[in-house]
Amino acid sequence: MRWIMLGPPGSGKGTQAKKLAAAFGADHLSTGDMLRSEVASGTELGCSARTYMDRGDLVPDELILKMIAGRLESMSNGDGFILDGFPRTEAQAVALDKMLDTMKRSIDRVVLVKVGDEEIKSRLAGRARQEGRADDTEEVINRRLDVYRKQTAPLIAYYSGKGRLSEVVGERPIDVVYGDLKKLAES
Ligand code: B4P
Repeated sequence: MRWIMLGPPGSGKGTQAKKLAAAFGADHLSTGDMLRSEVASGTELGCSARTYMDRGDLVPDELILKMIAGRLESMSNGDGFILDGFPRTEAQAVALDKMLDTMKRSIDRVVLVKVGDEEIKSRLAGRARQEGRADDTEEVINRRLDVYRKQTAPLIAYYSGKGRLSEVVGERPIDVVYGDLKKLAES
């Protein structure tokens, strides 16, 4: 399993990536989780990233690529990996292709989790109540959706052109979505 999980904020990429990684023994690399951990530890990278995250913008490509390069290299090669929330821009996708080439690895599937804007807003408002994430306020959610449409959605054509894209409907219960992903992984 060498997958990328793609989708709008709150589509459930992270939720599903965790379940798949646990079931299939793959490494789970979430740039969102890595960034939140850098912020919590108060590192230089975390301090720079926080400003962008809090207003719903993407963290600059250079910071993301610096953060992920070492993690990709240190991954065990055993049961594969799931990249969750990375790449998020075309520049990141091109850089990832180069890194994987150097490592003589490749992606075998890019999964787009499709969810409409209204459902996303309601899910993230729910998460804000439970977890209090600074980037789950209404204003920031709207900004994140806008950024997704402009900067990340073009990756759908990028990966579709390479013949690697699969889609799942994310607007269903977590276990139903997971059932479809499990079938894809086993096919
Ligand atoms: P992420 O951590 O990737 O945040 P996300 O898009 O909200 O996560 P996800 O879609 O995985 O949602 P989840 O499963 O948690 O990024 C946060 C920020 O970090 C970005 O805005 C950006 O600033 C920065 N960043 C990260 N990566 C970057 C990169 N590569 N380049 C630049 N910047 C980057 O699900 C959300 C909620 O929905 C949860 O509460 C969950 O319980 C619920 N849910 C999930 N599936 C459901 C279902 N089927 N039904 C009902 N609810 C469901």
